[in-house]
Amino acid sequence: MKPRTHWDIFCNVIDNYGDIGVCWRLARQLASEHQLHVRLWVDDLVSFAKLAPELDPNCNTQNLIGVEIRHWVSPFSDIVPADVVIEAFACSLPERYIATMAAQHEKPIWINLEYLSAEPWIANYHGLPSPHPRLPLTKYFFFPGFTKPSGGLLREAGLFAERDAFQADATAQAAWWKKLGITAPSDALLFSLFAYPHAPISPFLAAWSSATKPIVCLVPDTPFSRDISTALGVEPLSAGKRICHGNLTLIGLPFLSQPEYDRLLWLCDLNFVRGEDSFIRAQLAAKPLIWHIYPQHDTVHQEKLEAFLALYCLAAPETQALPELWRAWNGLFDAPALTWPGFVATLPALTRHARRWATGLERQTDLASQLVKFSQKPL
Ligand code: TRH
Repeated sequence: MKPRTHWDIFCNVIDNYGDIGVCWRLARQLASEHQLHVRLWVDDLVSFAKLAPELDPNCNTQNLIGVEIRHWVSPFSDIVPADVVIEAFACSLPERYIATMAAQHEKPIWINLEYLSAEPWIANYHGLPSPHPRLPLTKYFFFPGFTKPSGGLLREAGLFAERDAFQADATAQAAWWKKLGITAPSDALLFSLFAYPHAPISPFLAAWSSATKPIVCLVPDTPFSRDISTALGVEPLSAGKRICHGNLTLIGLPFLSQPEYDRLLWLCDLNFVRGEDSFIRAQLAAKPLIWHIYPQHDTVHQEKLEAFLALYCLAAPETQALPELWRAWNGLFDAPALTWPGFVATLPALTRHARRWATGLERQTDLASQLVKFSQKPL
């Protein structure tokens, strides 16, 4: 068997930044840590450029940090498929490409990279084959996750060392604030805020503005920034803008590149994150977090939220105040103003828990390495 060194990753940007956020992180890691030739096919380069500002959204083929980036357009041209093909989040590969895969003497390994979930059932489905109904091809399901029988999480090899160095380096932090044109806040609780527009922000703003300790809340520029200003009845919270409301100061940030967003998470005392990728990065930041889960039909997202809480809070009495607050933030319970002071009092203990949790995740084999291992098995 020849080594499977050429990879194609297909990414269809449905909405938001999570699809491309995950694919771009995976592509970079496969190229830099596993020395693979990676082609990343993306149908929306404009969204992509938000998290990778070096990208030229008008260029159909370009190289960035060792990854070949291709604009995925329709109709799809004739391309020799790679040895390993990642279909991200069941994005449906072009029919023409699938037909060419089937015509290869040595068939590519075809993997559907699934959405993240902490639900126990994923262990039973991870790695399962699904034969194509007509063609001599098999697709394998790959489930990221938090436990051993899952595909693991995206985590770069040097990430924790980089995080710890930044968290211990006052000069690097000062340079980071300066680059953003912000005077570093002192003696305030520092939050980062990234959520979906339906987050119940008003009671939280009320609780924060009347908090005993000042709160500085850093808000990257997304549609949610506008909801915050609307809730307060003030001008839009654009990048560089500062809004003071009682003991709360909101500071608008630009939408950051992925590495800069990591630094924001590393610096804050509490991170509000959402979806999938920012949710994982906040855990790897080893800081307390509040998760706004991507809403799904029926109660699917509620079950996912509870499954993660069950894992994260297992045998950790210091997380007692967390589930109620997470449910409130996700609109499943509504008493945040009452629970907020109690929650803040547990932040130091939650920080210790967050570090233990992150250290536990480090013991897991990361997702990119697991994919490489899977692709090397004779299937
Ligand atoms: O944008 P999201 O809501 O993405 C979602 C989820 O992935 C969801 O599961 C999926 O079904 C849906 O997309 C289609 O949240 P997520 O996953 O956190 O992705 C955000 C990405 O944006 C992540 O890679 C971090 C990055 N980011 C920056 O690079 N800079 C920023 O300033 C911010 C706020 C985020």
